[in-house]
Amino acid sequence: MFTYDPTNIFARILRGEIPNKTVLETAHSLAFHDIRPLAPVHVLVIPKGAYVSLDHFSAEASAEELVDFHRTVAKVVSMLDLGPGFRAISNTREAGGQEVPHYHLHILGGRPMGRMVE
Ligand code: IU
Repeated sequence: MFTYDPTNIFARILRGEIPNKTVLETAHSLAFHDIRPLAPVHVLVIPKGAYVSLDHFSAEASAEELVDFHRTVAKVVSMLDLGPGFRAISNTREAGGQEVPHYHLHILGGRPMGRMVE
């Protein structure tokens, strides 16, 4: 059901072909600063495994990968002082506005993020 394209930019970052501003790297996950930040803090957390989207990762990742990913999110929140609050978003496929076809969770904060309204 899910087809992964290993030429996508985040796969290239994971292979070390393209540099990134790493916040935290673990056995199964990488957190790095977004190159076009939409808030004072804008970090992307990605699994190292070949998952295209949140629903792919949620359906097929191992328990170890799932725990590692979410612990990485928690550590990033702590490291970057996002205690007052943050927004976590995963754009999914075309209608969801996803640009890079490797699962990533946007962590946005460092300012009041406002209500999500149309
Ligand atoms: P999206 O959810 O797939 O639309 O988000 C992709 C994000 O990846 C977007 O915020 C870009 O600024 C970000 N990004 C990046 O950090 N480094 C890159 O080399 C590329 C995109 I291309």
